[in-house]
Amino acid sequence: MTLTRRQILGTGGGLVAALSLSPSAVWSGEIVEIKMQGRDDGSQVWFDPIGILIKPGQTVRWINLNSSNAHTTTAYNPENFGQPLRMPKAAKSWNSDYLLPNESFSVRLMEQGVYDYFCIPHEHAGMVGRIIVGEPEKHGWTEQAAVSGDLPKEALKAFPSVEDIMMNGIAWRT
Ligand SMILES: [Cu+2]
Repeated sequence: MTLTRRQILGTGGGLVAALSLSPSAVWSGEIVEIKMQGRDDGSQVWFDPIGILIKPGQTVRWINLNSSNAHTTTAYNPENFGQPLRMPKAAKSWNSDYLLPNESFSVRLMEQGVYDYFCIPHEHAGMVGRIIVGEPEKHGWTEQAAVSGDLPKEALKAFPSVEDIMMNGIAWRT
């Protein structure tokens, strides 16, 4: 089938119309993807991005793109092996369990605040991540997470600061 110029322009016009919906309508429907990554030899593993700012009600989807390793996304919550609480008290805990390569797991986050999570087999290697929902500074959230609980040193070191995530909307592993 050959598209006429008019049809092509028409398609483009449709895209523009879709994008000109109010930003909040587009944003709230969006799924934010976090990749589980690693070197083939297993020497390094990480969440990509390691920090992200989202709106309440958005869905985060983790996907394991590390072909040689299984990973988990597991909330810092007493429900998960008695880990310290590093997420809003009212929010639901999560644990994906082991995701094989190309498997994914999604969570919809409603409560505003700072959420820290880790990968069960790689917490000690610093495979952790931080999600901020909403505007935590308006709710008294600062670096509270950094002092809560007894985490492996590598994990504590890996968290991007709340400030960085708030400022840039995203943080990459350093
Ligand atoms: Cu892992």
